[in-house]
Amino acid sequence: MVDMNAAAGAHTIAEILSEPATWKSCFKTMEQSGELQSLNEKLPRTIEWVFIGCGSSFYLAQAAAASWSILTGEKSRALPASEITLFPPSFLATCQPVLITRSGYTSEALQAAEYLESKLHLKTLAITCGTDTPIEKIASHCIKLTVADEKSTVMTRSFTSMLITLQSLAAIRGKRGEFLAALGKLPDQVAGRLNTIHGTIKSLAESRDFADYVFLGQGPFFGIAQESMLKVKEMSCSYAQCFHTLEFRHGPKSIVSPETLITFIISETGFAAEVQVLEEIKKLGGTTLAISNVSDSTIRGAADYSVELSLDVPETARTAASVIPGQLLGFYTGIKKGLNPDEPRNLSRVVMLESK
Ligand code: F1P
Repeated sequence: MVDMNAAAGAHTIAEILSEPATWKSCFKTMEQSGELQSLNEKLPRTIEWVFIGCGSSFYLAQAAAASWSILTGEKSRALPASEITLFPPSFLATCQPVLITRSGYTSEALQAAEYLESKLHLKTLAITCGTDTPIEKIASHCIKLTVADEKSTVMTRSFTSMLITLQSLAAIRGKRGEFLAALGKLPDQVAGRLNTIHGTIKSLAESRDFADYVFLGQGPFFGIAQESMLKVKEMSCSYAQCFHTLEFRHGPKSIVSPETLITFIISETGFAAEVQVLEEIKKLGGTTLAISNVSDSTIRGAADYSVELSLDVPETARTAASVIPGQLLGFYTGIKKGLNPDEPRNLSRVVMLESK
């Protein structure tokens, strides 16, 4: 429930700024319980993993599926929960489904879990931030991150906490001890960078107005670009779009103008190709924001605004941190428009469809 006396967006900004501390608590709980290790032993091998969710949880599924393949070498993909019951793909019969739902109450997620468990006799894994929720009763296995739950309607720390937990499970599964250790360093490193990132995005949002927002990313950063797009839409009621970075060249770039803010979430793997698109879009007259781990002279020459994460961890371990600028951009743009990011227009914290 949103506190009517709280300042507009008070919950959301507190939840964004508490992300590093929340990740730390999640790691500590998981380490003490050994839950991820024992879960890994129970889960089948040589199977395709399907990550399922709605809204932010679907975009998280996209980032988790891409991370999963990188870290385990296993096949993986993401689907919106509604596809499971409306157009069930044949590969579902032999997959390991992972249901992602902050609330544990979303109708399509529950229907998908029910279908996968009862009709296809699959042992689903759920991940949620809720306590005693319906998804726990349906799924065969359930990871609960109650410390990451939120009061705000929009998902911020729940998104990143569920993502790093799924990445931890993938690292355990892929025997990537070095990756797990690097993830453990993430909270302190991000905490050390948060003030600077916060200041850059706050002053950008306060000093400029845009007619349109575009978010671009590739690989695990595509899900992050999608989620950044959703944050700006939800919290600031702005027009926002998302594309794979190189796809932006194939038609969408026709919308480029100084009134369009084009945010590039630049990977290390695709660095050269993605930076080329940044240069091209700058030449076409777009306003550009580059989010990269480190900047170089090309980025500095082509980006009007730049956020350097400066994290000493592998690329995939930077995925969660890469969404923070988008979360802050949505928040401060919403505040500037006089909106309350805790309670976006037309939205509720949980989407429960009426049953016919
Ligand atoms: C997630 C979701 C959010 C959205 C809204 C309603 O549901 O659809 O993406 O912002 O707040 O809920 P879930 O993760 O709880 O299933």
